Amino acid sequence: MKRLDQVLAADGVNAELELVIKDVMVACKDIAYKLGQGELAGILGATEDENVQGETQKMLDVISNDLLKDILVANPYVRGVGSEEEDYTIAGNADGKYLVTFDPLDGSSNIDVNLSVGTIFSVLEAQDNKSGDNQEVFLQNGRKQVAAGYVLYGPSSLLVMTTGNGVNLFTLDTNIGEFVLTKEALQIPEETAEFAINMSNQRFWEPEMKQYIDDCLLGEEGPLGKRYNMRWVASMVAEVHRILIRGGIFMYPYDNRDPSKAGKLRLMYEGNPMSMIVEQAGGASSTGRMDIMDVAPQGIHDRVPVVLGSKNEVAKVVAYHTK
Ligand code: AHM
Ligand code: MG
Repeated sequence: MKRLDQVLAADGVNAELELVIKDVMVACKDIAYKLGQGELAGILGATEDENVQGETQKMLDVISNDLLKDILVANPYVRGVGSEEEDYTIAGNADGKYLVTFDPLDGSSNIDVNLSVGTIFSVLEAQDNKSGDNQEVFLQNGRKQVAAGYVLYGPSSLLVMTTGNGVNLFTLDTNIGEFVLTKEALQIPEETAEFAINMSNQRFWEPEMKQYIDDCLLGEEGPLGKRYNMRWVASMVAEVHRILIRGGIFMYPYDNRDPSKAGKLRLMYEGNPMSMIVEQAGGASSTGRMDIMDVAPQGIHDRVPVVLGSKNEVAKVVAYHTK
């Protein structure tokens, strides 16, 4: 079976980018090991700190963030890193070509109940001479990403990634400590009858989103003409992975619980990398009104409404928002 480095080389990925991706994986393998140890390592539960997003940090949020940050800022090809768990971007090597943003442990409310969590990462090229601790160097839209991926820590640890040439799935072979290719060129089915959304927020949504979900719930008799199934893992990595394997639509729309926030999920750590993966697998990704990867970031921690997955279903949701 092909190892990750062999696949990257065959895809024409340059040696510098390959080393950046490999360092992300060194950290992810460590995270996978620590998650496996769980209570035995005494690392479950919350810290007393809040992150810049105002969320209480879990111990494993902090550990995962430090693992990724430390290895990446020491990588000679990394100009800087940006993390969901850090207030500011952090400088790496001033001559480094790449910028890496990450959500070190997505879905971390699932940690303490032993359910799926993941790491999401995105790689951009630094476009000018600014240092990596200047967030402006990161403010590029998602189309500029040169690589994006996630690691899903579940019954097995999986890496799903793209460098703009389709999407491959790797499984962590713990016997050799390497990610090996287990599925090539993933394609999301264009049609689906399965949606994922946190229904408890329904009363806070915009009327367009309410209408779409109401119509889904009407089933065969409703205007959408089919019976829908619903899933909600509360872990975006797990939801996107399910969609890559069997189709579906995932939504975290705008809601007015806190009208100052454009959505719950973050553009640079969640929206953009997942959108690149989904589009590379033949799916679609939108805010409901425009492609997520065309959104121009104003700040490193910007939030964005997210609708992604099977192409034809995403098109329906966009139609509700734009008619
Ligand atoms: P996190 O990055 O703080 O873990 O939050 C992101 C997560 C997503 O993985 C998931 O889709 C969503 O937040 C779950 O939200 P909710 O708590 O509303 O179910
Ligand atoms: Mg997250």
